[in-house]
Amino acid sequence: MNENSKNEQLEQYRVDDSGKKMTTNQGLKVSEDEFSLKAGERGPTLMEDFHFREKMTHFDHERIPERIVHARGFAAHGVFELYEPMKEYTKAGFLQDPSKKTPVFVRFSTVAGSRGSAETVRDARGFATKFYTEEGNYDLVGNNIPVFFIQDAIKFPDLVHAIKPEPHNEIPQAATAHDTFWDFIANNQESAHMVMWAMSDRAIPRSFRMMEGFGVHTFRFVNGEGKAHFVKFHWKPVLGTHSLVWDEAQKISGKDPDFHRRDLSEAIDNGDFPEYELGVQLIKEEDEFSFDFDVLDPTKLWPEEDVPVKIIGKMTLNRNVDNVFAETEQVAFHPGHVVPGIDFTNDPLLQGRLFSYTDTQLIRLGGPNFHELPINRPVCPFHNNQRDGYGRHTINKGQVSYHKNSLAANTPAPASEEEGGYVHYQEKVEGRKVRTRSESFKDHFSQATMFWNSMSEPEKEHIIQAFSFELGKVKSKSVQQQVVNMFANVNLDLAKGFAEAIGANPPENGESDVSKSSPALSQENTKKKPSTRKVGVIIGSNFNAPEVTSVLNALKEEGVQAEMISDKLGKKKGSDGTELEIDHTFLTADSVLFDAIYVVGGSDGNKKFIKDTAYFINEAFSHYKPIGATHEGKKWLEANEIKDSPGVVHGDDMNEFAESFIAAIAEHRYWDRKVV
Ligand code: HDD
Repeated sequence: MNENSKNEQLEQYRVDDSGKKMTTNQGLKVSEDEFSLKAGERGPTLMEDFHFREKMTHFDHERIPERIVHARGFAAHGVFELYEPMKEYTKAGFLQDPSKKTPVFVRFSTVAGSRGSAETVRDARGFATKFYTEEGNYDLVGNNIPVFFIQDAIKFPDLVHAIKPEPHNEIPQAATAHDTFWDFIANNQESAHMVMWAMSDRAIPRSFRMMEGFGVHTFRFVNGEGKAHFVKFHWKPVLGTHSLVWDEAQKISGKDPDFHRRDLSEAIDNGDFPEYELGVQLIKEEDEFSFDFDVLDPTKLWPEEDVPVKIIGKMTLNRNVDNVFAETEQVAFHPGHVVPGIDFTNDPLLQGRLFSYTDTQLIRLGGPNFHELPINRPVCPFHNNQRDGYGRHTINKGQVSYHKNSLAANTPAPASEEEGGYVHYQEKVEGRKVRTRSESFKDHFSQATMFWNSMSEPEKEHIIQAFSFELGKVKSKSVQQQVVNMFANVNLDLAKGFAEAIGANPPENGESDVSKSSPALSQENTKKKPSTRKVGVIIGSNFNAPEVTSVLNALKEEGVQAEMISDKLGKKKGSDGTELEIDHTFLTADSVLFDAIYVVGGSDGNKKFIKDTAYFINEAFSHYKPIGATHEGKKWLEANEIKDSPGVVHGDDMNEFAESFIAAIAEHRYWDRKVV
C-alpha cells in the first residue's frame, strides 16, 4: 500500500466516454438519440422504445436525498505524511512510520444550507477527513470550530430544526439570522461558547485553505501497552487562518455562490496544493480531573497555552475529484470509523454521533452496501459474513456465510489483538441509569468569556456587529431580549453593544469575573503569507508596460495570482506595444472576488471607466483590503481621497513598490483604516 493506493483503486471504476459509440446500459449500440420511437412521424410514442424508457427512468432517479446537515460541500483527494512516530501514545498504524504516506479524501461543507446554497454564509464549516489506512478507513469528522452548540446528541434534531429554514415558509436559506435559531439559543444556554465562535470572523472564512479544523470531541489514543491518553485533534492551515468581512461575504454570495469551491479547485489546478498540519493535544488519563472544565464536555476547548498542540504530520490536498456526485456526494463519513489505537470517550455528543452517521447513509445512499461505492471502499481487503441488500457488488464465493462454522474452517475468523483485531479500550464504567446532565457540564459561560477576552478590538467589533445583524433580523422582541440577557453573562460590553443596535433594553444583571484569555484564539496572531492570494489588476490601453511587467513578475515570484480587469475582454496594448490578455470585465468581476486591487490605469479615461474603477477602489477600501497604485494609478487614489490610508501602497520605484505591496497583501486586511 502507498500514497497512490486509493487513486489506483478508483482507476478501475473511471470511464472516459469521449470518442466512443453510444450504447444502452446493456451495451447495445444506439442508432438515434434525438427522437423517440413513434407509430408514424406524427404518431404516439411506443411502449417498446426501450432506449427512451431506460434513458428517462435513469434520469427520473438521478437525485438522492441531500445530507440533513452539511448538504453543501466540496472535496479533494490528498495525502497525509507523519513527522514523527507516535508509538508512545497510539498504536494506530498510519501514525507509526514517517516514511509512509496515507491517501486521504477531505470534504469541506457549510452546515445549515441546502445543496445549492451560497458558500460564504455565516456558518460553521465541516472539515471531514477520510484516511485510507492499511488497517481500514479512519474518519476524522470535524468542524472549523473547536466546540459544539449542545452537550448531548439527543438535542441534535432540535438544534437542526431550529437552524434550518422555518417550516411554515422555508425562510431563510443557509442563515441563522431568524427567530427559531435564536429562540433555541436563548433556551439552551450551553450553546453560548459556540455562538461566540459563530458570531466571530471564524464563521466567514476567506477560503477552505485558510481555516483550522478540529475533531471537537475528546478521543482516546491507546498505545501498544494498552496505555491511554485523552486526545483532541487539530488541523492547522499552513497559509494561516483568515476571514472575509461580513458585507463582503454577503456580496460574494450573489456574485459567486461557488466562491469557496472555485478557490479550492483552482488552487489545486494551479499546483498551489492546500496544506494543513495535524496537531494533537494530549492529556494523561490520570489528569482527567485536573482542569476547570470536564474533558468530556464538547462545549469546552483545551486552551493551547495550557495543553500545547503537538504538530505530528501534514496533509496535502493535491487532486480534484473527477466526478462530484460519484465522489463528493456519495462519500460516507462516520466518527465511528476508527482504527486500533484510536478510541472513543464518554462524551455524550460523540456517543450519539456513533449511531447517527450509519443510519443517515442508509437513507441517503439507499441501503447497507454504501461501503462498496468506490469512494468509500477501504484500500485494504475486507471480509465478513454480511451478504446481499440493494446494489450489492461483491460476489462472495462459497457455501458459508455464517460464524462459527466448520465447512470453511471457521473463516473468516476474528483476528486477535496481536493480529490487528480492534479491541475496545477497557474503561471501567459503573453508575445508575439516569437521564441527567453531569454537574461538571454546567458552566456554560466561562469559556465563552475567555473567547471574548482573547479577541483583538476589531474582532470584538465584528462580533458585536454580527449579533446586531442576526438579532436585527429576529422579529420577536422577547427572543431578542432573552439573547441580550443571556450574553450579559459572557460580557456586558458585548451585550450592551448589540442591545443598543437592536433597540432592546440594556442588560441589568450579568458580568463575568473570568479574566483568562487564550492568544491562540485570535486570528490577529495567525500566519501571514502573500502566496496564492488573488489580485485584481485594473488596466487600460497604453498602460506603462515596463512598470506593469516588473510588478507582475514580482507578484508571480511570491505566488500571488494576478488577474487583469478592464472595460472589455481581448487584449490591451501597453505604451511599448506589449499586449496583455484581459481576464475579466468590470461587468464579470467584482472587487469582492479579490484579496487586493492594483490600479495601473491607462488612457481609457472615459466616464464609465472612471466610475467602474472608483467602484472597485472604494469597495476594496471599505473591506479593508490592500490597494496598490503606480504612476497614473495614483491619480485614482487621490480622486477617491484614500491615498494616505493604511494599506494603500503607491510609489514610482517599481522594486520598492512591489515589495511593499506584497507585504501589504500578506497582511490581509487593514483594520486601522477609517471606513465611513
Ligand atoms: Fe455531524 C454530517 C461534523 C455533531 C449527525 N457532521 C456531518 C459532517 C460533518 C459533521 C463535517 C459532514 C460530513 C460530510 O462531509 O459528508 N457533526 C459534526 C461535528 C459535530 C457533529 C464536528 C459535533 C462535534 N452530527 C453531530 C451530531 C449528530 C450528527 C450530534 C447526531 C446525533 N452529522 C450528522 C448526520 C450527518 C452529519 C445527520 C449528515 C450527513 C451525514 O451525517 O453523512 O448523520
